[in-house]
Amino acid sequence: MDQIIIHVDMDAFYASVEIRDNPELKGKPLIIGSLPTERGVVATASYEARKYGVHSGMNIKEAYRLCPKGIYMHPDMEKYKSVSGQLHEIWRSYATELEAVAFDEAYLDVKEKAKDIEGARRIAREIKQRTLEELRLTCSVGLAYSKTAAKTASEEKKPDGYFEILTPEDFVNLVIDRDVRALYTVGAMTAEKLYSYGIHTVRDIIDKQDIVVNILGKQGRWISQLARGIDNRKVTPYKPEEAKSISREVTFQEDVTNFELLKDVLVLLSLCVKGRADRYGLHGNGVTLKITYSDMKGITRSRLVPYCDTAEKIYRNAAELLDGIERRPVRLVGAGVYNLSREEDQQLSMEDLAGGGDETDMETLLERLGLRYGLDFAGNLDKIYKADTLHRTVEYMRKHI
Ligand code: DCP
Ligand code: MG
Repeated sequence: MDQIIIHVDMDAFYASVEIRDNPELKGKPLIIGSLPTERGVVATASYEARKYGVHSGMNIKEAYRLCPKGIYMHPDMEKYKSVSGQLHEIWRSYATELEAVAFDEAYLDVKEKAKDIEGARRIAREIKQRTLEELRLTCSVGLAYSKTAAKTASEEKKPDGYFEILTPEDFVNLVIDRDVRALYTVGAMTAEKLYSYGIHTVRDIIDKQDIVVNILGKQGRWISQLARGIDNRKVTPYKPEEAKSISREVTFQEDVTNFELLKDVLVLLSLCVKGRADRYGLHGNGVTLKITYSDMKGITRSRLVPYCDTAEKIYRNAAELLDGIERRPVRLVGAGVYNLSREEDQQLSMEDLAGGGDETDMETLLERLGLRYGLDFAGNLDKIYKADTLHRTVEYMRKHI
């Protein structure tokens, strides 16, 4: 085998961590995400809750209708992040390359350390065992010749699963009669397109490759290859500077018509975005504003802003973009930076050398904000960066403007 790849995916990750830390939750339908009284979605659900049809991404009201007896909890991102760090330590010890795709999911290139399939099986067993013994969590592991096959394998026996797909033939035999979405790169929209041409299964993709390529172009060629089990992609470590953007957004519990409030929220979002960019030593070269109106229509506006390296620049540009959009009730507002580059690329400006630069304007802005809402923003910034505090703060602002 050219490659030996392991894909690890934690089972019902957020929910499993909460159950581990509070045994009273064990065996109960647990839904992590928004509370039924709020607006929002399900982040994940325990396998007991999944029996009721509850799943990630589902509207929380719908989840409550299906599972009114469920236990509903907000996510504790700090906690999951720290567990994720512990998982990475285990994974890293078996991989020459580690590609994290999410907090709870990664591809491991184990060829060198495993030497052969037997060695890889041993690694897979050890990962499962150590995750259970050291972290008291279960995961599902797939061992395969390619990334797609490894991901498919880890899904195959979830939860607490293990499965191997060692050849392209095995992969094709496994998925050939499944829906086109069995190939992970086929998303909902692509699937709909394929269905409309009578292409429903992986077999249809193979049989009607010409049509697939015709309607989807380059992506169609890629999907046709995957359908034959061909995927030579390497395990490549995630590099934050290759990420396309950094953004933060909040959904309001009730629609907002006051655009001054939206602007004030943009101040906080800009600080959060800047904070995250700092963690990776990155800055953007463009700013985006995202709005979802009450009728769910979403828009994004963006503009190039070279060296967008302060919260103030993010805020000013996002606020100007906001001035340019249609004024109707808003459900969600987000701000972000894109075209990321590394700090080193940039020469220090005179302002930087003098200390602070235009961040002092941000202080003035925060002070004014503090007076308007009776909150000490400047003294609590580190807390506001956390998703749940940001959300609570914004809700407080909405009610007290
Ligand atoms: N997540 C989220 N919103 C989504 C999907 C996932 O917030 N739409 C979060 C919650 C999950 C975590 O990411 O716990 C990992 O996502 P997975 O898709 O791997 O789902 P789980 O680990 O929860 O369950 P599974 O056992 O199916 O992997
Ligand atoms: Mg998972």
